[in-house]
Amino acid sequence: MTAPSVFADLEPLLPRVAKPVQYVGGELNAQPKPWEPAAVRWALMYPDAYEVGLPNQGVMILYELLNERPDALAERCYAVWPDLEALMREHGVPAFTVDSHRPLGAFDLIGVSFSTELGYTNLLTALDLAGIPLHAADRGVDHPVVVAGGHAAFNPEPIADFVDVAAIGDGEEVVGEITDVVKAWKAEGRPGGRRELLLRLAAVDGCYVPSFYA
Ligand code: B12
Repeated sequence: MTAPSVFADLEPLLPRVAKPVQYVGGELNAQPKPWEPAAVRWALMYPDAYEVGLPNQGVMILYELLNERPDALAERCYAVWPDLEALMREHGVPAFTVDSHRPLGAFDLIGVSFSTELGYTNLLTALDLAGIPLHAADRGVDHPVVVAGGHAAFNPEPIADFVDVAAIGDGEEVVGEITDVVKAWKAEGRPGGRRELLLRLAAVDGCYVPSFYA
């Protein structure tokens, strides 16, 4: 699946918003990787403003670990401020990553780092801006799998309807295991669709798939 950058549509909006630098990426130690060779693609989201999310150690660690793998890539994204959100809605620009400005909907996985419950509603805004159904039950085989992690996902019930998987605990090992599962499922031709993928993910230690429980 190709995923063209949305930067050409985003750039004309940037002079009209506060702190446009937060949307352009290219920071020291950013690790943009070629899209095509990666078997599994993660968008890692810190669901708060860039200046809160950028220094988050959890996202930094997972970003580095995933990008060290030759078969995976990870790009970062953050909540946008309301001024840009309004312009994105007006001009049809979807939620994007800051590394390559690719639309969130093009990734295999959206890994959301919830340090605090304050981020819950920002995830919903990002999904809405991305054109991804808010409820996990409404997502199909071509939508990204939304994986929640971090402190405020350790009791995932408040967000159970909106996430596909909650990864409880430290993320260093589980992101690799999730990547392996998604890679194998894709290589086999995505057998059984989204349900089969979620069943396989539910078998990964520490992964909870709320849709399999009442
Ligand atoms: C440093 C810190 C801050 C810093 C930096 C925040 C930042 N942007 O990174 C500052 C001072 C800014 C801050 C602010 C706040 N903080 Co604070 N903070 C911490 C602290 C001390 C360390 C966090 C940390 O860096 N841990 C180290 C990293 C490596 O671990 P991690 O982020 O947890 O990530 C690991 C796992 O959780 C997991 N993981 C994380 N994300 C993901 C994603 C996926 C997909 C997967 C699979 C796994 C995964 O894998 C990572 C690697 O193992 C924690 C307490 C603690 N001891 O952890 C409180 C803590 C997170 N903060 C807390 C709170 C309440 C806040 C504030 C709301 C305070 C306030 N009233 O303003 C704000 C909110 C800021 C915001 N909007 O995000 C609470 C959250 C409680 C809750 N349930 O909501 C905590 C838990 C402290 C506490 N016990 O009260 N905080």
